[in-house]
Amino acid sequence: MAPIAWKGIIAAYGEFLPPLATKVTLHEGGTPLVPSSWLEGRLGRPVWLKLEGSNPTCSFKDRGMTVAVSQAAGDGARGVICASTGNTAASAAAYAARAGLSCSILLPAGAVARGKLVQAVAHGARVLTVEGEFEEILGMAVKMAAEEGYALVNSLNPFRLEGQATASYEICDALGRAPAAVVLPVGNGGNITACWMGFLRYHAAGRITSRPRMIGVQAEGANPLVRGSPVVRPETVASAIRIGRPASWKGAVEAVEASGGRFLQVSDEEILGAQRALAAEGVFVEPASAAAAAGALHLQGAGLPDGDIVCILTGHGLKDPDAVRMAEPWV
Ligand code: AN7
Repeated sequence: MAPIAWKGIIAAYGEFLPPLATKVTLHEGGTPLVPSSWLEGRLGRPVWLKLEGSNPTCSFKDRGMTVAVSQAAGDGARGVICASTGNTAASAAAYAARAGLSCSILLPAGAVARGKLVQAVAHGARVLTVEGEFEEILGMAVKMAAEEGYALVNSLNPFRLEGQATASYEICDALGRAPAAVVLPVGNGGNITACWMGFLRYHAAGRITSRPRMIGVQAEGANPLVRGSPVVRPETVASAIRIGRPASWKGAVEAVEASGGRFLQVSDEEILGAQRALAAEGVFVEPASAAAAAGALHLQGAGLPDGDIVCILTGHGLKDPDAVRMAEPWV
């Protein structure tokens, strides 16, 4: 038998990615797609969990980061910079370390999960905590990138989205078809934009014959895309999606509208309940990811076409031990 050699998304899906002279990889992607008996029981159809916490730094960000940092290294950038609610920081720090580039990270003060801060520091990133809303901090990162000759590796970077589109390719390859719906948490809207782009590409290439509805889930206290207007001082237990003014607003709306999907919102209580239900079937995810599963429950009787539902569980539960501690005070 030939050895199984998964060498990351650039090796697997290079034909769908921009050409890259330098490749910086930790063999990301190739993540499990596992059935959820909990959600299947509730929704009466197959529901799959795409475990993005199984990536090298424990979130989907690694798919985008391998492409963005490869491009930055090939361009001869001095280093990389990003603003982050946590996962982007850890991923940027790891891929920059892999590439031998410096990494600067701007984090919202007091709003980043411990696990992620630890990862960024372990990989040698320069971490600056800044007071302010995420969009202001992102604005600072954009400015510093231009002034210091750093590559910005937030999802405003189009190479990030190219890489993140590979989650869609993997889902279609694993199922042998497109699902009826894809449910994912939405903060800045980069990932829903990227995943929809991926389904469009696979459809255009003849790899799938239908396209899924894209269901974007937000937290009630951070629901700009559900309301249709920005939220001042967003608040939710799901720190990754505590975003009041999404950077990829347009792309997210386009994905939902063009696919016939919708945005929906879930309460913090629903999020923590879904986190516990997933953990009870062996899958531990961070609150933002649990929001997707909580959102999937809202699809009961929503008139979706027949077929599979896929929840993209974007990040690992170990990111934020404090979220569990809140729900289970004896931990
Ligand atoms: C686990 O790390 O924005 O809608 O700075 O970490 O593309 O913003 C993280 C976002 C969902 C939302 N789930 O994705 C960051 C950051 C998890 C996340 C999202 C994030 P977007």
